Amino acid sequence: MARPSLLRRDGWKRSICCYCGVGCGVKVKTRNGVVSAVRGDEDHPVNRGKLCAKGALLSDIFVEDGRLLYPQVRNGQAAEPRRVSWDEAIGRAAGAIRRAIDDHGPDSVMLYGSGQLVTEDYYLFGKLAKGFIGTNNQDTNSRLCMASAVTAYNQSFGADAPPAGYADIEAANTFLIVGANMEACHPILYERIRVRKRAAKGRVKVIVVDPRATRTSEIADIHLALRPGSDVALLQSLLFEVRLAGGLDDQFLRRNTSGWAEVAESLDGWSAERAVELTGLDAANILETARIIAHNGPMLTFWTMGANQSTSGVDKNFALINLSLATGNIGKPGAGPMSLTGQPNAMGGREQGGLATTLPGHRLVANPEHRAEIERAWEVAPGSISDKPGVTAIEMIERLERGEIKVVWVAATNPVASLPNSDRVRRAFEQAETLIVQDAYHPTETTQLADVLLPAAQWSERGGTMTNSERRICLLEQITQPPGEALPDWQIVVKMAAALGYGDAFRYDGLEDIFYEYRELSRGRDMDITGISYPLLAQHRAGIQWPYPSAARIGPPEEGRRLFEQGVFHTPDGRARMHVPQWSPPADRIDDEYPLALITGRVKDQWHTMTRTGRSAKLMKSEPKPFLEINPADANGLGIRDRQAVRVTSRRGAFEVTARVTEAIRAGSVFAPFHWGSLWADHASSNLSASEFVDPRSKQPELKFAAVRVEPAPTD
Ligand SMILES: Nc1nc2c(c(=O)[nH]1)N[C@H]1C(S)=C(S)[C@@H](COP(=O)(O)OP(=O)(O)OC[C@H]3O[C@@H](n4cnc5c(=O)[nH]c(N)nc54)[C@H](O)[C@@H]3O)O[C@H]1N2
Ligand SMILES: Nc1nc2c(c(=O)[nH]1)N[C@H]1C(S)=C(S)[C@@H](COP(=O)(O)OP(=O)(O)OC[C@H]3O[C@@H](n4cnc5c(=O)[nH]c(N)nc54)[C@H](O)[C@@H]3O)O[C@H]1N2
Ligand code: SF4
Ligand SMILES: [Mo]
Repeated sequence: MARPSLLRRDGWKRSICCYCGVGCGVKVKTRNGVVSAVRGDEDHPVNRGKLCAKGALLSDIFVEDGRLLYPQVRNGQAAEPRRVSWDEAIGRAAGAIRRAIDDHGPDSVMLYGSGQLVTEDYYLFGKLAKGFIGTNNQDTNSRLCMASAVTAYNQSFGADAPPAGYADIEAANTFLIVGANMEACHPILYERIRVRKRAAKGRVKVIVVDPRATRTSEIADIHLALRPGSDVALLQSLLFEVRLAGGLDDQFLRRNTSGWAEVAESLDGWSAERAVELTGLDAANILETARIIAHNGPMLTFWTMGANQSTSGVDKNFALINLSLATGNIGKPGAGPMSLTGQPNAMGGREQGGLATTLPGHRLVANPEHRAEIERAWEVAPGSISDKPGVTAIEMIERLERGEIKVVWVAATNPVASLPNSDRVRRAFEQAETLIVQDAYHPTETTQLADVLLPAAQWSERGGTMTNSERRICLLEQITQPPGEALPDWQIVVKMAAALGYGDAFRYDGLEDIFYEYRELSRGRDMDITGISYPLLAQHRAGIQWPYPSAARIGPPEEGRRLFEQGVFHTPDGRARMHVPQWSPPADRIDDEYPLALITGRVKDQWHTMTRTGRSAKLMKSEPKPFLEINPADANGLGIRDRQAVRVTSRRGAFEVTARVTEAIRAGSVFAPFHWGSLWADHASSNLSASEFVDPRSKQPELKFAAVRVEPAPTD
């Protein structure tokens, strides 16, 4: 079938921004084979031509300097990496993996990937690890990001299925934004909320729950600046007060949910007054919020890391989902509990089993039938997929320390900068017998330690599909050539599989072939995409939301689809399962020595560990240096002045940045971005101090809470 051309009449090609999970459509112009300009795609329903600065400045990431251009290997930690052929690099990496499997078993190998891979890459990594190497030790940075939401969605809806679509923004009357700085991190969605609010004059209410005042909270009618970690207390009391205010949807609760009786009972005693004690909020604000939720019409709830990155991350998610279910805010216009994805393809990874606990087609490693189905599809012997849950991101560090993991293969993530307690992480990686790192840039804090460096193509240099926060699958086609000898990630996996002796199972004509293989694994599942094909995606550049089973291939894909419109869920009894959220405070202990709570997060113009955004002079301008927000009440007591250098110390480590004395942060808490790793500023990474306590169910680390002390930086 002839493929509609990527090329628009005006000479611009179309693609999707490779940063956040909003998934904006972009137009790309090239000059001499290099991306020279990027603009918003007016025809794309997500952003209608708008972009934030990161997207608009994507052409700045194509620098010569700093790209990883050739495969390299290193003999011993003291040696410099030297350029080798692809064959030699893959031979060295595959040899190390094979030796580890033979000498110590498959669980001595770990693959650590990323929500920045395309789904085709993700799928191949999983197939190689789980189906052929025989280990479930395949995890991703989504563990630091979405794991709590995945666990809660699965347990509540019977599937990892975010229910609403962006079009619900234009139909919502109430926005409950919890632990999400959308103005900085999902700018185009924030913009849509702002426009909706302005257009609906007084009818739309925005509630922001965040210990900090941000540009996001500027549009809030109520900003609930709670104590960090106290969301479950707030959400339980909100549900208590919503019930008192007559805001429950009794019919929906009776017909479409189970577990309400237990949840209702758990609300006993959760009056606003009790929440005041635990959250530090005003009772009047809690009551007013409850009144809005009860009576203001359809409510869309957005949440991200303030909820997920917590030792009670799953409980926070349960409480958020309960609030929507109890008020009937699901499956109808303008309503739904929506955990936003952070990375451009975190959702695709979730679909195709990118976590240590999941298998393709929203299947679970723990389910014997799911394992058998995937074994049949991959034509491997029964029992090939291990029934042992795989090692998750933070556990990987512990296993490296104990010498149980020998080889780690990292792709499209920079864990030495992005995992908490980075000195420990660095030491653990140094203990690996072989560290293989597949990245587009070098050096990064992680490639610096690699024994084998595999150069990857990035964004416009490769194709594939990605799924955004609203389940919208879009096709990216290759627009430019990769530099040097860099290859698309999937081709590197294929090379590795062949060198390990599994070549027959990894013979693909191209990306499209891989897509059709995993598409089949979605048949009959909640996220069935059997009706989607590459030609259809090429025709519908705006993307197609799942589910999209083959029977749906009549007429064009509908826009703005939402799930659960009939009130039927993917649980065995078809009802949404409500779970009682348990209140517990954050894990790291506040005491006299470590009296403040350190929150870590993001700024608008930087992306994670800065390998790309750090190269744009324009993006660097808005926040040139790392900083610490501290309330004047705390600063005064500590003798700290605005713009003074401060040292922040936790039980794990210390970092030094510039103080920003501001009322924007509540007293008792401080905030620092985590972008600046050791290559971008000396000892300035908040991950030197951040905590690696995890939620017991999701294994997601509590990156939003570390007990610290702050003092003027020593001048020596
Ligand atoms: N500019 C930019 N955008 C990005 C990214 C980026 O690096 N840069 N990364 C992308 C990715 S991968 C992700 S996951 C998302 C993250 O997007 P967000 O989660 O919105 O970003 P963060 O800054 O990590 O944290 C959000 C807010 O949570 C608040 N918070 C901290 N503790 C608590 C708490 O206990 N309760 C509540 N209610 N709030 C709390 C913080 O004060 C912070 O303002 O952003 C995506 N978009
Ligand atoms: N303290 C603290 N730490 C955090 C967080 C926090 O809020 N606080 N947030 C956490 C969250 S939510 C996330 S998602 C993580 C993100 O953390 P990371 O994933 O470590 O951060 P990135 O800088 O996005 O790393 C992506 C890497 O992939 C490379 N790359 C880009 N494109 C490609 C490609 O196509 N192929 C390959 N092979 N490589 C490519 C980039 O150069 C870069 O080195 O950070 C986590 N860490
Ligand atoms: S909002 Fe997200 S997807 Fe859109 S341009 Fe900005 S970073 Fe890219
Ligand atoms: Mo993330």
